[in-house]
Amino acid sequence: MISRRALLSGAVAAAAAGTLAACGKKESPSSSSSGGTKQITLGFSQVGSESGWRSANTSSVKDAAAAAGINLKFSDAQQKQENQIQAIRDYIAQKVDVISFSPVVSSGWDTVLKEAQAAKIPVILTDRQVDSSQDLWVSLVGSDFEIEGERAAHLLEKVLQGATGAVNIAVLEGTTGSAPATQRAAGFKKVMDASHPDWKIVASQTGDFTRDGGKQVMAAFLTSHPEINVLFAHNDDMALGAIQSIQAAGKKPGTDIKIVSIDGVHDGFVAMAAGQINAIAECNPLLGPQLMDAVKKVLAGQTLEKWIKTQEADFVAADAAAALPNRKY
Ligand code: GZL
Repeated sequence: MISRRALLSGAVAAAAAGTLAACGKKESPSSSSSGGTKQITLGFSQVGSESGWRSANTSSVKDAAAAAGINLKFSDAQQKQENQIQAIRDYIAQKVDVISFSPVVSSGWDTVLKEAQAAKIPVILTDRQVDSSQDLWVSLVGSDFEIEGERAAHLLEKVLQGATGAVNIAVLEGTTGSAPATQRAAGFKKVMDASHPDWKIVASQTGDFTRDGGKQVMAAFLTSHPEINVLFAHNDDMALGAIQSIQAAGKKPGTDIKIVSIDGVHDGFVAMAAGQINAIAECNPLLGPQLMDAVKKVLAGQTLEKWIKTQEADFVAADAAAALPNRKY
């Protein structure tokens, strides 16, 4: 996993050098030999359709490509890395102008990224990082997951304000080996270690970012750890699944078990307005416009920041009802 510091310094280095090493030099569509303006073709490999966040992200990419006049080739990997690798190889064979993907896990991409580099097709990451060398991809358009983990911990501080007694935390982790799962856990732990020696993580397991995963794992947690009084879910969909299990166990979500989550999808806000989720750290899925802007710039030979970050906010239950009508996803 590339550290955030290395990623940020890479951005500075790339900007200073003014080079797009990974881009290579391929005749860009805008300067086709015929002198006309050839339509840009973007090959995009999506993780899957595991959550409300992912659905919103897919819509944003498709809508933004249409609005930008970019020909989008889109594939859904059903959360399997081998499907993403095959999709990237297909795009290389089809000689697309740019490849973009949201890597389901962080490792195992070197070979296929080197194939894209050899074919002089620039690669732009969206959403999630890879631990491959930075010279194999041009830029990452996405959130800072470690900060999201820290934000979630600070939201839990707010939720627990004035509370006394033990803090026994269950964690529903995202997909094992994915950047959001690894980095959100690290950020949350950083705040715990620094300020909350009294907080105890009594159970932690992946629910794979899905509602069913959150429901199944939380049901097991409640059997083995009846002392749980806090849930930190790496995404809203797992929190929403966990709520079903909490209720089935005769407990009140948001009261008997405080819940802090990440994403901010519509159903997460509905649950927060109902007091079932106590706080959410937003993770913005609407990356499409920034991605299309980056695609056009890289083909125009412009230097991109190594990490194009998204803007996002934090919400507590008291904010939810007023915020709901303005939510874009
Ligand atoms: C985060 C994204 C995560 C979301 C989940 O940027 O990769 O994957 O938090 C989604 O909802 O499944």
